[in-house]
Amino acid sequence: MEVRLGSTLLRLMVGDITQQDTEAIVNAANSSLMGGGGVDGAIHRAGGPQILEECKQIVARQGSLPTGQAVITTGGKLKARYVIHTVGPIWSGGNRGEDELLHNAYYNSLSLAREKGIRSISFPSISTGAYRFPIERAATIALKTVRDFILENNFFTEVRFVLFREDDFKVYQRAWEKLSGGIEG
Ligand code: AR6
Repeated sequence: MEVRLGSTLLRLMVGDITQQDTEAIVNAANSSLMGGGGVDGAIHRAGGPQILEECKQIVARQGSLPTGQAVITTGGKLKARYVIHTVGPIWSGGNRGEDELLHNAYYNSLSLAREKGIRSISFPSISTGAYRFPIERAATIALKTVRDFILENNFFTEVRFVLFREDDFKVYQRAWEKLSGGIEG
């Protein structure tokens, strides 16, 4: 599914984020930045040891990464030149600031990309795996944050959501239809 928002193409697709050819891909990391399972493990496996080396240097410099913040490394062996690592919130019922923290993870990843002159970026569904954020709610926050940023900045050529499973793609597609009043998509 594709929609044009100003000069930006917003794309929702099923796929593997490690295979994307956007300038940057986003990693749903944890605060240690030392790798893990899920999309984090897949990115470190596909990109090779250089990504972890750079993560270690970042942690040595600035400590662990707070939830909602973002940092950047090169992409190692990936097609993408850069990996933006962000930390989504762990779901704990919805009253612990999870919505705002998830918004921050997307917003700060986009801000960092923009600051670095990166014009195309792929996101996974942050926090909806091991961190158990309910996916319908997460999809609405993710898409709203990205749409607003795209329209306010008019900077990106393409922003891609790469959903790992068909069911997750359908949830994002429905969330987009609701958000845009059923007009687009
Ligand atoms: N491409 C795209 N999406 C993927 C891929 C892939 N190759 N692999 C998994 N997903 P998760 P979280 C989807 O658990 O919930 C890690 O251990 C997956 O189906 O990766 O933010 C970190 O180190 C799901 O929809 O991230 C942290 O400790 C989505 O990516 C913790 O998990 C996110 O699932 C972060 O948890």
